[in-house]
Amino acid sequence: MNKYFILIGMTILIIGGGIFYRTVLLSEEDRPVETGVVRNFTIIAEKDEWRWTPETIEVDRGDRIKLEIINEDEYDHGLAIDAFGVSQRMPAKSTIYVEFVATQIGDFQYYCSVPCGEGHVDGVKRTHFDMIGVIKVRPAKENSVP
Ligand SMILES: [Cu+2]
Repeated sequence: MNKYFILIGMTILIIGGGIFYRTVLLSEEDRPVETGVVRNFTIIAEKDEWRWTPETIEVDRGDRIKLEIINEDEYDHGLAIDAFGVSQRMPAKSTIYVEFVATQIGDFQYYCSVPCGEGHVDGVKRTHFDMIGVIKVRPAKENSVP
């Protein structure tokens, strides 16, 4: 009979320790979150513009981000977001889809990962290296977690 009390006691300790660790010891930054919120965005590489439209998107930490990315050009681009392990080639005249959870707080670049040339837009030179946008990840609001 004693054995069972010890077993139950140890089980409570292990589970309790896990709960304590996740709620008290893990800092807000490290805590895994998923808000349950899904955010859809369309990002377009407009024809011969060498820019992403839009160039800024804002989300909350823990949101699931679904991107539809349209390449209107006759040549390839690529979309990469290092912080979230995104890197995908975009063939000419194609649409790709990317999905990830915004797990980190901060500003992260989404940039073209495939050399795609250069040109003049309204008299201003633009190049592959100008294809940079920013995803701003805000701290999740505690109350938005379902
Ligand atoms: Cu490009």
